[in-house]
Amino acid sequence: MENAPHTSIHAWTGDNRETYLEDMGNFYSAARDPIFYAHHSNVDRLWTVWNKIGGRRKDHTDPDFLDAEFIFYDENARMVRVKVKDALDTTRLGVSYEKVKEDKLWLNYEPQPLGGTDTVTTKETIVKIGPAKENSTPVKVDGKLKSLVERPSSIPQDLLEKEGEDVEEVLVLEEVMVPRNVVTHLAVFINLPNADENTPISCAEYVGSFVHIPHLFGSGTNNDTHSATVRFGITDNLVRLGLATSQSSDLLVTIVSKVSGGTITIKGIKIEYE
Ligand SMILES: [Cu+2]
Repeated sequence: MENAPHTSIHAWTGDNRETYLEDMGNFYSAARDPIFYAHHSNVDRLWTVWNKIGGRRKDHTDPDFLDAEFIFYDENARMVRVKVKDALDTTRLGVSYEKVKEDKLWLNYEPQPLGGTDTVTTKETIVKIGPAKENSTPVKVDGKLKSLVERPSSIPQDLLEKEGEDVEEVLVLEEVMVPRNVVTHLAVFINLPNADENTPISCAEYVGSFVHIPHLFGSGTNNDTHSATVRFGITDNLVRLGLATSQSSDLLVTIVSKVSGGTITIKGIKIEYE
């Protein structure tokens, strides 16, 4: 949701005649365009609808997320501090959503595997990137990066007891570094080594995208980079690809750079459960 559709809609509705894709395509100027409010309201709505499906769908529990703070003015022009966790329950915000019958289109959508003839031809083009360590050398994503990622042999017992069938397998891209001032779009696939920028993302192998729009800050220079840890829930993909129970095996991850204007690196790739 955060990366695609949220951020990619920002890039798409930004004006590409402007240096930094203003208004919508840049963090500092996005809210100058009235479409910002329609877009963000819909993102909030989609998240709420998705969350209500239940099961593995739930809000993040990471304190970095829950306790992140923002300062706003209230209706009496007083500064107030709001934490993300204060805004998760929409009824506390005084908001509820109408049922929209078109939501069935995405709620009932079952992506099909493209796979089949897609086999790995040369071992040389596959790099093995493990979990990031302090001294790991970041690996360049030069248009495309294929990597084998080890799946843990079992789900941690305490998590299994707490979550039961609702444990989500999560693909984590650690320390993705992108240029701060340009648009970047990385599309991520599993079990599809031949994926490229033209591969339809409506397939079961597509796990999600990392999208970055320019962020300009006071002292920022064109050489500044932005670092992010990107997490994709992949349980639905694994089920659709018939790989849900193949723990301990390696998973082939293909990262395709769809839009980029500079050097992109990744420090680690790993699989976790949550
Ligand atoms: Cu936004």
